[in-house]
Formats: sequence, structure tokens, C-alpha cells
Amino acid sequence: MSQLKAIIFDVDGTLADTERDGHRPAFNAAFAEAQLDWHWDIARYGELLTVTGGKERIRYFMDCDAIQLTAVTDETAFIADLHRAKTRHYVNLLQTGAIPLRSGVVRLLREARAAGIRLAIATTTTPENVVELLDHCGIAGLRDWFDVIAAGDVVSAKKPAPDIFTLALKELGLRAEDCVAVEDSDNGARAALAAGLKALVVTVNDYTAAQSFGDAPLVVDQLGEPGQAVQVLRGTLGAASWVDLAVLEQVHRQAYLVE
Ligand code: XBP
Ligand code: MG
Repeated sequence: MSQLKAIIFDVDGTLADTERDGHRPAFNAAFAEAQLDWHWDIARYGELLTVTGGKERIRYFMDCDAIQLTAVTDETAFIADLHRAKTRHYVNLLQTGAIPLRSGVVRLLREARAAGIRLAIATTTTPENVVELLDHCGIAGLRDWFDVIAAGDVVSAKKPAPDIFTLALKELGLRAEDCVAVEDSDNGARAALAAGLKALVVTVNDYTAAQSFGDAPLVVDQLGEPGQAVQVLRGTLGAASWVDLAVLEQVHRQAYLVE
């Protein structure tokens, strides 16, 4: 078993609660701008989150509702244009600083850096969404804390396929057993596990709390902070009261013990 060398974070739902009040309104703004009478309410968006990736999610919605736009000759180009508008709306929102990082994220990132543990990102979302989130969350230079940002269409198969985690590992120059992954969703957990990242911590949110997360050894409601009680849904924090670096090291040790 090797030492823990890096932590690979998902972004949406993990670093920040971006979906309900970030991506969702940005999709709706793009639909309105394109004069489509589509509106994704909170519940419908939760169903659509089954599919990762914004362009893939739009196509899935059109398929589910059997939507055929007679004026559209090239559906792929239409979806790409609509998605570009969505990204513009989403980035505009991020630039207002409206989306904070989740509880415990900055604390854990700082602990990891202090211990010489490297940081990486493996996400489905569009790369500019990641840097704009990191640049506008109130921590100067945060994007530079990450050695690797693997994001979006650089892989052909999005989560739950392992590809984005495999790419992050390759760019880190590390093996799965050198790392811990932090995710928030079943799709993300399945992707991490399929890439061999058995040391996996899941921090759920309202959209994902009832999902299953494969064999993820630790599932909590948040990373937590001093004074904020963490609810443990699976596994144990040991003597800790929130998810600190020692907890990640424990998850890592346990995951790669010889069976
Ligand atoms: C995140 C996503 C993303 C965002 C939208 O999945 O599914 O698609 O909802 O981003 P994960 P884009 O957290 O599992 O990586 O619209 O930029 O694709
Ligand atoms: Mg996620």
C-alpha cells in the first residue's frame, strides 16, 4: 500500500452546491433567450441530473419529452449553441461570487497543502466553469492550488465512465492507490470506483442524499468545520468530528489493506 499523495475532487455538488441555484437557472436563462418555452424546475432538474454533462442533459430532456424542433436542421449544433449560452449565463453568475464553496472545503484543501498532498480536479463540467468558480470564491489564487484540472469534453465518455478520473491520474503521474477521491453523486462515485479509486469519500447534497454510491467507504453530509456537526451516513470518522486529512488517510489505508 502506498502513501496518500493526492486528493482528486469533483466540482459540482462537491466543492460547491452549484446545481440547483447555479447550473439550473443558467439553463433556464438560455432557454428563455432562445425563446424556448422550456423550464426546468427544481424537481425536474433532479431527474435530469441522471445524465452528466450539460449538452448531454439537454439531449436527454429532448428525448424524454419527445421534443422535435421543426426549424432545427442540425440538432447537435443547436444543442451546442444553447449550451454555450448556458455557460455564459452560468459564468456571469459565478462572477458575482454568488456560489460559495461548501463547508470544510477550504479547510481540507489547506490541510492537504500544508502536508504536501497534491490537489486535482476531475469534473464533467466545462473547464471555464471550474476556474470561474475558483476565482470568485474569495480565496486568492485558489485555482493554482490544483496541479491538475481535468474537465469537460477532454474525454469522450463522461461520468459514470472512469475516463475523467483516469485522465486526472495520468496528468498527476500517479496510480489510483496513491489517491483519495471526493465526490457527491452516484454517477461520480461510480466513475471514481471504476478508475480504481477505492478510497472514496462522498459528501451528499439535497439532490444526491438518497443515492447509493457503490462501495464508497465513507458517506457524509458535508466535510464539516469546527462547530458544524457532520452527519455520517456510511463508515466512520473515528475520533474526528469532521472530515480532516487524518480521516482521508484512514479511508485510504483501509481501502488498500490486503484482503
Ligand atoms: C456535473 C455535471 C455538469 C453540470 C453542468 O457532474 O453533470 O454537467 O451539471 O455542466 P459531476 P456543463 O459533478 O458528476 O462532474 O453544462 O458545463 O456540462
Ligand atoms: Mg458532482
